[in-house]
Amino acid sequence: MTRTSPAAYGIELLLGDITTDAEADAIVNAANPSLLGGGGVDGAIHRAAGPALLEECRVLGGCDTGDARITGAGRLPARHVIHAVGPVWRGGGAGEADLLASCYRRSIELAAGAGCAVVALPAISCGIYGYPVEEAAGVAVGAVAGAMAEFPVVERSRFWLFGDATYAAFDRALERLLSGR
Ligand code: AR6
Repeated sequence: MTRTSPAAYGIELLLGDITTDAEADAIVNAANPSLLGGGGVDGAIHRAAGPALLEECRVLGGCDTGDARITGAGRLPARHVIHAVGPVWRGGGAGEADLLASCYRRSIELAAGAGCAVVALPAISCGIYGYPVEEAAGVAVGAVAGAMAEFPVVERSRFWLFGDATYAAFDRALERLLSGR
């Protein structure tokens, strides 16, 4: 099922599987520093894209936490996959918020550099990496809104959220951003 909230700051919220996005020019992946695949959304993106994606990732030589790399998108309808490496949650005192914001900002920067107007993003770090969703949602929408102001080539950012609780947390975060709280 897909539900879409009204766009705000060019940010849309959708409920469902990011690999079904048929509008995005680039799909952001929640990767790990090896860039060699994994579970969660990373596994789903590599399955949908096919083996060509892993071949492209192999030559990149990994990526630091807080950063991102761009490749083609294999069989996915998008033109690019952007592999963003979010932080593992360690309790909040290990720079997690800055690293999470940084990987979103770098993703939008890379998308803009590749001429992508529409970008699909997952809730990076909110699964296997254990980042509390309520806090991650505020960081995510704030970082993406800020990066879109900085890199206006990106006109729409679509967060694909897996499950009602994650969707609701992002909805509240977007509401807070809009009301300036
Ligand atoms: N579409 C949209 N969201 C999804 C999908 C999907 N198909 N599948 C899962 N999610 P996670 P992380 C949600 O664990 O926490 C991998 O092994 C999920 O419910 O995919 O950044 C990597 O290789 C959660 O809300 O990413 C790394 O080792 C969000 O996507 C590690 O996991 C992110 O969950 C990265 O962990």
